[in-house]
Amino acid sequence: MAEPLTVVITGAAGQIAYSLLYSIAKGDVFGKDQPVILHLLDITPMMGVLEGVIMELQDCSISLVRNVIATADPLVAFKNVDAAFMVGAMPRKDGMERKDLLKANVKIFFEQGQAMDKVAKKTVKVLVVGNPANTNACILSKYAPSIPKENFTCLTRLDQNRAQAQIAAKLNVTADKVTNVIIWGNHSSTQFPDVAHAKVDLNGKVVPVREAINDDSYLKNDFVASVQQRGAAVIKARKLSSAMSAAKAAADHMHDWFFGTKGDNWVSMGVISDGSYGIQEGLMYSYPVRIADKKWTIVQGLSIDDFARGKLDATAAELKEELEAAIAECT
Ligand code: NAX
Repeated sequence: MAEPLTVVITGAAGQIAYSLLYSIAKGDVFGKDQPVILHLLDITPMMGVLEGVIMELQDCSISLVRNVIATADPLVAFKNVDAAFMVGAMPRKDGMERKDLLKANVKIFFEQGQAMDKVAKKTVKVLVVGNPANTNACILSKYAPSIPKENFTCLTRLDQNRAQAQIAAKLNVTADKVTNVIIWGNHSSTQFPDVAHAKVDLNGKVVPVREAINDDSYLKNDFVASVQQRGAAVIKARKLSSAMSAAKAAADHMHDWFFGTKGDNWVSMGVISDGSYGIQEGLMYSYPVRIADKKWTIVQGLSIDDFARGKLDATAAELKEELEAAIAECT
């Protein structure tokens, strides 16, 4: 069996981590033959709760988990980690916009970036889930300058999964039949779920989603709005933000980063912009990426019509504003 991977989960006593830990422990993320050492970070007042989570993890009786370290100290949590799920942050409450969260959460990533810089492996693969995820990932990377910028990403896979599921429901197929939906930009209500290049397998025949649905007005309006507002709809119904689906998406994201994408298919990830598609360099922007040998590459050359151009630019403008506000908070 392989040497264990060391994996940190922050916000480990919270609701997303509760589902995510089980996925990681049973091999959904790093493979069924890959042992893991889990570092669980939360704040001091949550150490008692974390103890209970660890008891349950133990009671799952899963042999891939070789050791579990619970701590409130980022220097212990990030020590020699190979992969980091950065979930720990305050979640959005009913009626709260993501901008309200920025002030509270960005400082966490400012401090944790500095700790990561000191003690994590330089090859660590980092996925930021805590909101505002894109901007938090930028701040984390900025304060961990010894780790390559390409190693920092943020979660927009939940939005991709939501979009895929909605298209699949509309066409009465299972979600795995829908591929190459794109989430552009920010994990917020300005994100652009784009099906212009998406495909669907209808009984063995692969056709463009636009052709199969044949209703551009739906795809430009109701579909986009329902994906953008899905997080808020879950909060309204559950009185808590998405957790099971967020954990599944985080697991999908890290799994694909380790194992790669298949054939011509791509997935959406928030990654550092290199200026592709006219987006300002340095923003953490969700793009379609292909992954091979544990490295992501932004898919190039996709046509962008005027409608899409407006959407891509609007979400970039929000990210620019968020990043400026975040940097001001950290100085
Ligand atoms: P919970 O409140 O259940 O858990 C958060 C945990 O983080 C708590 O245990 C808390 O004590 C801990 N925490 C707070 N400050 C910390 C620090 N400095 N170091 C370590 N841990 C700390 O929230 P949960 O529902 O698990 O959501 C976590 C984050 O994910 C929120 O910011 C939420 O907004 C975000 N989400 C992001 C999504 C995405 O697609 N990018 C979707 C789901 C979710 O909304």
